[in-house]
Amino acid sequence: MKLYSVSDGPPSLACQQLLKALDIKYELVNVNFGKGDHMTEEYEKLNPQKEIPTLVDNDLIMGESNAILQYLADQYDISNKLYPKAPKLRAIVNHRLCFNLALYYRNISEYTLAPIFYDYQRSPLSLKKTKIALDIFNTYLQRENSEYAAGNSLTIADFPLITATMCLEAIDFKLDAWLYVMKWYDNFKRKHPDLWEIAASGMREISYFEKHPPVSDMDHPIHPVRKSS
Ligand SMILES: N[C@@H](CCC(=O)N[C@@H](CS)C(=O)NCC(=O)O)C(=O)O
Repeated sequence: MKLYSVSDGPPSLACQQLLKALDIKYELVNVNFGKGDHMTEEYEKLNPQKEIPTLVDNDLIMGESNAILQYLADQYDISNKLYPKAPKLRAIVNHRLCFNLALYYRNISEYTLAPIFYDYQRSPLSLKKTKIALDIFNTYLQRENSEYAAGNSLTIADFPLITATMCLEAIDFKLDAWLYVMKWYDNFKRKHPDLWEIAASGMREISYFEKHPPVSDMDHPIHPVRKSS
């Protein structure tokens, strides 16, 4: 099995956390995002979206980290705990994955990562959207009063929500106003230090780039690029 992954990419790191939790041996292929490794024709054949991560497991080749998490858990988690089979429990996990993809990580990455890696500014609107994302996640955690993102045991929903939240810590954004998010985040770090370390290593890179924004001479098909001069 191969995972094409970017070392500071939250969706990639979430997949790495699950692979570690499942104790799966795999080849980690580091995609150099800055150099545009994901823009090559070769990579496009693996992932027409030109996004990272991409999983290759024999004849299965696919991107989209949520689908990767769901597949890996279905295929390799013999305990069935990380992605429960019971419809209601599974529905909550699916809900949290969709919430992260469509709103939480989307808003957080627009505020945190986009202005680091591309030529965007942090704006009052992107800050407002980040706070809305945190308010909603805080409400879910408070309403369920659960230790994890989807109930009282660790599931695949925790990984992308943790790696999204890590982006806020990377830019020193304080979570004090969102008590349930803070409690959940700290609890994950304490209970799963080896899984947290995967996110932490990405966080250290993002923190570095926050202080030393990368420049590039390559144009991007969609995003404005910060040029070297
Ligand atoms: N929905 C995708 C998003 C993956 C994603 O956005 N990856 C970023 C790296 S963290 C990427 O590949 N961006 C391509 C680019 O900005 O050129 C997933 O969850 O796998």
